Amino acid sequence: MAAASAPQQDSVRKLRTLFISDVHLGSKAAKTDFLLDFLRHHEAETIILVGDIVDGWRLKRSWYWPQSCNDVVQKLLRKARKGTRIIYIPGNHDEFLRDFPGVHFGGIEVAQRYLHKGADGRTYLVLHGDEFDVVVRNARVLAYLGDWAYDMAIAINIGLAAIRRRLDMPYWSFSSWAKLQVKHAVNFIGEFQKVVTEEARRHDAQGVICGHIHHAVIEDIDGIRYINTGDWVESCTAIAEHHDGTMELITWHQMRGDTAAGQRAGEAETMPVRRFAPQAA
Ligand SMILES: [Mn+2]
Repeated sequence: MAAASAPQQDSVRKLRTLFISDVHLGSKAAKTDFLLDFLRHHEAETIILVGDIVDGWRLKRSWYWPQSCNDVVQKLLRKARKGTRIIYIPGNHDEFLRDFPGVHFGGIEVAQRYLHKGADGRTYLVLHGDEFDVVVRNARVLAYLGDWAYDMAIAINIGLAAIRRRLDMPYWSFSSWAKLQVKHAVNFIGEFQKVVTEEARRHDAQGVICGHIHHAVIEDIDGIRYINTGDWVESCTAIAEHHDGTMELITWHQMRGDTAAGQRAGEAETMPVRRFAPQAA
C-alpha cells in the first residue's frame, strides 16, 4: 500500500487520472471553493468528469451562477489548454449534453460512456449511473421478470426523463429519494452497486467507475472493482489514479468548522482521508 502521508499545503500532486462527479454547479449546495482548491492541488494527465457537473435542472428553475462557478469552468478549460485530456460524461442533471456525443468544446470531449484502461491492467467502464434508477427501484420485480424487463426498464427510465424534461419537471433524484427512505437506503445503494458492476461485466470490464448516488467508495463486488466518485455538494470526494495503478479515494474538506461564505478557498486546510491500493487483479 502506498504511503498515506498528507500533502503539503501548497504542493501539487501529479496523477495519471482524476475522476470527479456530481458537482452540481448552479445549485447553491455546490462546494465550488473546495473544488477550486482541490483542482489547484491536483494535476492529472486525464480528468474524467463523471456526470452532474452542471445542474441544468436547478438552473432551469432559477438561475444561480456565481463567479465561483465560472472559476471552476475556467480552471478546467485552462487545464485542457495546458494539455490535460478532459472527458465529460453527462449525467441526468446535465443531460442536455447527451445530445452532443463526440463533440469537443474548449478541448473537453463529450462521451456517453468511456472505457478507461487502468494502469493496474483493468478495464474500467466509466458511466454516470442514472440509467439504472428504474432497475434499482424495482430490482426484485425485475429479477423475477428477467432480461427483457430489465432492458425495458432502462428504456422507460430514459423515456420518462425526456418527458419530464419536456414538461419542465425536476428530474427524479436518487440521492434525495434514498435519503427519504432511510430504512431502505442501504439496500438501494447495494442494489445500485450490484447493477452497475453487472453492467461492467457485460462489457468485459473488470471495474466500473460511476457517480450519481453521492456515495464515494472503492470496493470489490463479485470480482468487479466498484468505484464511486461521490460528490461535491456534501462529501467533497474524488478518485485519483496514481501512475502505479493505485486508486485513491480523496476526501477534500475543510478541517475548521468555519464555512462562512466569501472565505478564500486558499485558506482552507485540506487533507486526503482514505487510500486504496490495488491487489493483484
Ligand atoms: Mn445523477
